[in-house]
Amino acid sequence: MGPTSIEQAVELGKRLAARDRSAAPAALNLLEERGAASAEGADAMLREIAPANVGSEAPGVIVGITGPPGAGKSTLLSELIARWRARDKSVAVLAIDPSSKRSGGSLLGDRARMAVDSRDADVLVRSTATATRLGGLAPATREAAIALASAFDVVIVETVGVGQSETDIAELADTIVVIVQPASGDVLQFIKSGVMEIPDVLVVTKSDLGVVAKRAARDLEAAVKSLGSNTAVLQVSSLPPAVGVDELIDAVEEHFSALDLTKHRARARRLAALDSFTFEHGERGVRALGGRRAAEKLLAQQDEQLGHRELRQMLDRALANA
Ligand SMILES: Nc1nc2c(ncn2[C@@H]2O[C@H](COP(=O)(O)OP(=O)(O)O)[C@@H](O)[C@H]2O)c(=O)[nH]1
Ligand SMILES: [Mg+2]
Repeated sequence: MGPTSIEQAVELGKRLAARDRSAAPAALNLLEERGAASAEGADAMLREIAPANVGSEAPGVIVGITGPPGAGKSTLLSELIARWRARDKSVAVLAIDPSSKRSGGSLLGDRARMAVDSRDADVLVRSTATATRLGGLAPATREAAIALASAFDVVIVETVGVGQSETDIAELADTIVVIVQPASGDVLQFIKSGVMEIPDVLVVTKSDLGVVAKRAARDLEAAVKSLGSNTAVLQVSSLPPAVGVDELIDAVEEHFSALDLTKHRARARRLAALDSFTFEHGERGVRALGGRRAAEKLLAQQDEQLGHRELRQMLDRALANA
């Protein structure tokens, strides 16, 4: 595909806003090209789907799925796609793997490729190796997630890691799911020590392993309860016959439907703006604004529908005037 004209970019935005999922691949390309000649096009497209323009937040649920390598995320993803499709929901997946240059197909693994029917226009899987930067997710990633949430019912963003990745993904996800495999104590320790914020849903994979999986779930449940949280701890097996996947979907939908979406997304945009500001200007920049609290307060006074780039520009102006 050649460069996208502004008119084409606007058209893509309008189609996404009208929930035309066939516009999604070209929209994602445009966002990935951003920085080259297409920054203006990307901005034009994003304006079309912005809450300030549409009048409401992008309706799809953005689910952040994160966990250590090997925990079973990709295998579980294919089951999630299949079960959500069985509920007649359209599903998009953004797999963020900085170490991988592989295509979305191979990222998902063999079982996933079987589960994802390439002719099904209501499923889209993209992997991106370029979307992360040191200290957080790239702005293009949250824009891609929002663009997809305009048109798809469910947007899953898969990230790898533990301890930091759930914090990063809070900048874009509505519901955060942390995946743990049996007999890996790190997540438990991170939760107990407060290094890691308690996610919205905790999942212990590979329940087919039996007693080790049960014990992992019990330990996590105890830790979460002792910290006063009522986060659900679920067990799944992604091997056939998959077990617990529908319960996971129920838990995600329940969490999402209880959210005040405008408030939640506004908070995520503000987090993203402050994060990218801090990344560029460092703690000195934050101190010049009067500290993190003052910066958060300044952000909280802005219109809830403002995008993270506009919020970021506002912080830059405040710094220039400080
Ligand atoms: N026994 C069992 N193995 C699983 C299950 N889910 C994934 N695995 C295996 O665990 C390994 C890592 O899975 P993968 O989905 O690639 O993990 P990821 O790195 O978190 O994406 C693979 O060998 C999978 O076959 C499960 O539910 N039960
Ligand atoms: Mg994987």
